[in-house]
Amino acid sequence: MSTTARLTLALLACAAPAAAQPCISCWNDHCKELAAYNPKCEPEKAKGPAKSPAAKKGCPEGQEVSADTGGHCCWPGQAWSHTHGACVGAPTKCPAMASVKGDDCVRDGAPVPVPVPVPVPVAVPASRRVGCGPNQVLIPGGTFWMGSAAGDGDKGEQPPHQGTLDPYCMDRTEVTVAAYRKCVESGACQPAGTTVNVDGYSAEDAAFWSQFCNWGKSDRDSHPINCVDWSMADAYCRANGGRLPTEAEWEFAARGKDGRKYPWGNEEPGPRLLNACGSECVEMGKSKGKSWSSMYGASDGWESTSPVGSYPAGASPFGLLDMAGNVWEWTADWYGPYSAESSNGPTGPASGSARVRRGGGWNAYDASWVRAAFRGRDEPGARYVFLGFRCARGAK
Ligand SMILES: [Ca+2]
Repeated sequence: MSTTARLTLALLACAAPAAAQPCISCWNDHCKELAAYNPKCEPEKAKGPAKSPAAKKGCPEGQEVSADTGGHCCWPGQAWSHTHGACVGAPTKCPAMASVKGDDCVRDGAPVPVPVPVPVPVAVPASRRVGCGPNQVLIPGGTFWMGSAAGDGDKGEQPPHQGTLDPYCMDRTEVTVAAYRKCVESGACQPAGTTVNVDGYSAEDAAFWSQFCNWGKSDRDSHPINCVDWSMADAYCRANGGRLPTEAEWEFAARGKDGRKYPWGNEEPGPRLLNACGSECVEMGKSKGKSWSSMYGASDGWESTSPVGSYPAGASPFGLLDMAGNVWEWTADWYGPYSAESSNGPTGPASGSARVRRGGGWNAYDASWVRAAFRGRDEPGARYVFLGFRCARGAK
């Protein structure tokens, strides 16, 4: 029989007055094609009982897919944990010949599996990123004490005063070499320096320190950009829809409301908490003819800058990384003395000769410099190997 004849016969069958009569072999693709020509032709249902969602998904016998499991196969009574990437909770029912063992159904007589610890991802929870960029953290804002009491910290940090901030977003990490390069390639940023620019450095000093500039080095993509002056940092943040953080925003993001000494708490700095000058940095300096001091006796693993976010144990209360160490960070503010008066959204003086930098860098040997309240400052045109930045913006 020709194709045309078969089509005609099938159409006649589909067009029969008995509308309830399904098409012949309507479950196959050919008849579906005919049904498209004739609306009265209803495709015949496939034979056999409908499969359950769990069976369709290929779940092991006894497991089910419910709303609680977010589409994953779990035992009855369990829920899916996105943090752990596994079903959690004791099953309420196991298949025959199996029993509840912890968060699993285990076949009777089988050895009990030893749970393997699953590392909790460092990724910032989505709830902290609402309205912020993908590498940013939402800082909820609020009132906090800024600075240090008399006898505690530098005079420049006194008097302590209250600041009140609206919610804002802060970069979770320092701006990397790779991110800065994208901005340069877009035409919105100037290339970072391959040399330092510091008043008071001799030609010999400048040549020595310039070897630590990260720009143009192929193995530094995930390290913080350094050797950038204030205008370069400011331009980068603006080109990316943000701005440099104010000094108050920086300090609140670093220490939160409890007045802690360092981003991680009050424990003295150590090699698992930050990248400062440890034994590795002293050794490297020695190999280059320098006699440097160290902040702690052990090695933190990085002679100069480290890839951003390498010290999760040193995170701030909001989950920001490297707020102490790695590179100092430019802030938006001009440096000026503190006032005892509280203020809403303090932004520092209207003008000045130096911009505030915060956080301490990879060659810092004095623990005082990496305190959350410590204030550094530099001429805006200065470029240092231990100075970079991160960006902020108002929360939308
Ligand atoms: Ca180090």
